[in-house]
Amino acid sequence: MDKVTPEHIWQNRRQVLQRLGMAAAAAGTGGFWSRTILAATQSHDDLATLNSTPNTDYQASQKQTQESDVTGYNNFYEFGTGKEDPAKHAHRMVIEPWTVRIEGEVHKPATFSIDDLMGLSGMQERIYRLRCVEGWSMVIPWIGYSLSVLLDRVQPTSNAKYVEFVSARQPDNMPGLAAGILDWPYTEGLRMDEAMHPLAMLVFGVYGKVLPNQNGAPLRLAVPWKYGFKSAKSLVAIRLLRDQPKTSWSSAAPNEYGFYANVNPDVPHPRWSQATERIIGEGMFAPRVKTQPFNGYADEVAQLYQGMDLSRHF
Ligand SMILES: Nc1nc2c(c(=O)[nH]1)N[C@H]1C(S)=C(S)[C@@H](COP(=O)(O)O)O[C@H]1N2
Ligand SMILES: [Mo]
Repeated sequence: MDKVTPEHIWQNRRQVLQRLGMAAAAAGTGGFWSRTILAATQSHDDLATLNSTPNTDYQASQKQTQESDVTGYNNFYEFGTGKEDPAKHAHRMVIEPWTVRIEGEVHKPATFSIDDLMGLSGMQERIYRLRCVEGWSMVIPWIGYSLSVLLDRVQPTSNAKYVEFVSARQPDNMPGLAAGILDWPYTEGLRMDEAMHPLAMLVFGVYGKVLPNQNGAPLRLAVPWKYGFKSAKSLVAIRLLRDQPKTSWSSAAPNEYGFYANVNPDVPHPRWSQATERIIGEGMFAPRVKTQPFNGYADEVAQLYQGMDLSRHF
């Protein structure tokens, strides 16, 4: 496999950051240069290449969303609630150095560097659907590998029943934290069997490059059968737990956002239907399409929920 070494990737990223930093210093607060810097971070052009092998088991049949929508229309409330806020502000997040703690109910707790994590497995490209709880969807070529690879590495104890994911909290660099919409840091969680499912993915890149900050650099989750908010970005810790963890959205509004959050056209959100979705990139007036149970991944994951009442465990 044609694999770029992590050193090479980080070397490139460092150079990009250095260049941006130098430009920022030279420019002071000047409009022209800050627009140029912004364009550089938004365009994705300056990010390092991340080679991967297509995983033919995971190829969504729908048309891929164009890159500018994936990197320009985002939810990342740490940088504001507007869809364009993350692309505008996420360049401020400091992503180097970066470590991820894996702790709790494991025999081998460890702190990993991004290089360590990138080296744990070959990188695969998987084209996944993303369905946001707000009623829109995209089709995205993520690069990474199954979360189970990392969990196996730390050897979960028999007490490990849930996994909690913790996003970065950088008050000086994240203008959205002051708004206090959620309890920061952003946290999410999965049941152990969900986390071990091969579809649950640790993501390091998209569109052939390392992740742009607004998509959750340097690593995030992609859990394609659940609403997008389960796929926490910019992870700094992963905890294996005996008990179901609190999660940011279900703590903020428990009657609106459940722990499971499986995509389900039959269970409306209290304030809107989930039966259909708008495809990002098709224009505001394109007809909405029907939302699929488990976002189209029912064949793979429905058996995880046998015997559960999914309107109660929404
Ligand atoms: N830390 C963090 N992770 C997050 C969010 C967030 O606000 N903060 N938003 C979630 C939501 S609602 C969605 S739909 C997806 C969007 O991912 P994308 O912007 O890469 O498409 O990220 C999820 N992960
Ligand atoms: Mo979302």
